[in-house]
Amino acid sequence: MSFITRGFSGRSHERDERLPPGQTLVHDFPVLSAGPTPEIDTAEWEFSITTETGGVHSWNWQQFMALPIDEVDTDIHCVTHWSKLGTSWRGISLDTLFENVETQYDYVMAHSYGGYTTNLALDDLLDGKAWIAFEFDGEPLDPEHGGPARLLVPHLYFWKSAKWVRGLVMMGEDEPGFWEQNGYHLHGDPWKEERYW
Ligand SMILES: Nc1nc2c(c(=O)[nH]1)N[C@H]1C(S)=C(S)[C@@H](COP(=O)(O)O)O[C@H]1N2
Ligand SMILES: [Mo]
Repeated sequence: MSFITRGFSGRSHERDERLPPGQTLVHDFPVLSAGPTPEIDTAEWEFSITTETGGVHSWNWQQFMALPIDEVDTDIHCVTHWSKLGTSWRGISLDTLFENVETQYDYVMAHSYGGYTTNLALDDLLDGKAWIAFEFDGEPLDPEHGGPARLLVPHLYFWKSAKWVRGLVMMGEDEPGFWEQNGYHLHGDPWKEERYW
């Protein structure tokens, strides 16, 4: 009896180390969208970063795909309590996109095609922590999961990973985005269970 108990607790302990508190593992890939899936042709797609001086850095699909591509293997955590371990993505690092961007501002509002917004601290986007992802599991990103391209900020709850992202606007102060105005936490660290406020 004690042998079996030890065996089980050992294995579940190993699994739990990658699972933040209050989260449950899933093996499928749930879709969570606040509205309909927008249809975005890569021929029309554009991504931009806008600074406090009104400076706009923008990339069309062709320019975007010519940037250095990262392979990202990471766990993702949704505030509705599911986590998915070891997901694999390809995308462009936010470090690359911010390379020539000059800003004194510390916060960012991410804007999506379709109108979704979410706020982030610039610190949570730089130093290898965030990407604009266009591939999941070796395939172009499904429209329902944010294709052609979405923000991927895996160290924060997944609502921060704006699907169909079209731009980032620098902000002097932290302001709530769509879910944050509806009670979700401004920051959203799954390890601190920053779910609601
Ligand atoms: N544009 C947009 N991005 C979004 C959402 C959304 O409704 N619209 N939902 C967020 C939420 S709450 C989650 S959990 C994840 C879900 O991503 P998935 O549908 O690929 O699992 O996307 C986030 N990004
Ligand atoms: Mo979510």
